[in-house]
Amino acid sequence: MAVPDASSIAVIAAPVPVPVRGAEIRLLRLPLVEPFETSFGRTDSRLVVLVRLDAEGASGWGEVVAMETPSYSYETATTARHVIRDYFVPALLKEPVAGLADLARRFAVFRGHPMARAGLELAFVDLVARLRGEPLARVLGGTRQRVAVGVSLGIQPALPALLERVERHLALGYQRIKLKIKPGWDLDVVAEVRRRHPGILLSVDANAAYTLADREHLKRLDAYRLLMIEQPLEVDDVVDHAALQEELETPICLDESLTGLQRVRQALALESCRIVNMKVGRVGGYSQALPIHDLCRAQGVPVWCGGMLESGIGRAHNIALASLAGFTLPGDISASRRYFARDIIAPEVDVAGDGTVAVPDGPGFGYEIDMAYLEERTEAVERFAR
Ligand code: OSB
Ligand code: MG
Repeated sequence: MAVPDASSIAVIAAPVPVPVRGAEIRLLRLPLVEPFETSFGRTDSRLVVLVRLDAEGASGWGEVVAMETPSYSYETATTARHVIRDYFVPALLKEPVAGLADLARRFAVFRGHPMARAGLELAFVDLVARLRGEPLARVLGGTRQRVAVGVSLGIQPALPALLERVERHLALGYQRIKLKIKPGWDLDVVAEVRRRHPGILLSVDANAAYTLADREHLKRLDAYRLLMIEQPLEVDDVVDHAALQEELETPICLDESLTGLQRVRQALALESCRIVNMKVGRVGGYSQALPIHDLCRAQGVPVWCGGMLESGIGRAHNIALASLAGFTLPGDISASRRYFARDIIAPEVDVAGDGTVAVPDGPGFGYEIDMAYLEERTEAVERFAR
């Protein structure tokens, strides 16, 4: 993965190179309050991979957003542990790290595995923020004090269950409702939600469930004034999406297809999408996310922060990132309790009645870690020292 040569990355440097002394990979399982179903499958509990880096009495934490199975992308919790343990950690511990660009360059000799490398970049930037005594959001260049949020609602066994969830989350203040769709759970569902809620910001996410042969079917979504249709076509495609976007009035937003700065640049040049879903894990870390943000902002392309059912640690990073000026649409950054009965951070992420989440102003990502609950849920820990 080529390292972008961008000023936004260069500013994430430590006063002196950070002598990272220890690294930890931790696996834990958090039960979900209800199963989450997308076109690629159903998730009943979240297997979370956390990474921690230690230096000079401080610790930085990151989350690897890979899922348990290679369904959203090819990475899994197991492939991430393997490449982190065998390749990324040795590169990181080899010598003190001068900054984010230095770290990204060390990882650049390896191909793929964006979520694994992102986990370490997240931990490193959190560590740098703590060593500088600054909030992560400020270190990243964020300017907002609160971020706007929406909710992503999974496929339900029947329509009434979905309608109830739409109503409940609107009442809680969520600014945008996103419906997961797939063939057989699309037009009728969208029509009914739109009929009941004519004025809301409504979008759909297909998680790559259609092909260009479905273009006539997908064009019928134009009748419902959707904010966007997210990732209608194949995971690695930007060419067919351009053909589809030409025929659709509804803006296409790409998620799975946007695997790094280069792909975002190509997608915008081809007009494969008009909106960008940012997931720092999917794009390979802050070293890609920040230049992607800057590119989209310069071109006037709206960006919003996607989600991967993260634990509080991944969510805290998303909140910091979404505080950057280019994030102009509500993110998939829902309250902790929308996913988990208990989160591993304190306080838990809370959504205010106006559909916003506060950006913490403490050092690093700004939440405490509930170590007692973290330990209770931990299934495996691997530690490495320099
Ligand atoms: O496509 O945005 C997606 C969850 C897991 C994997 C992929 C996606 C999602 C979501 C939920 O839509 C986002 C969230 O609330 O964390
Ligand atoms: Mg998506």
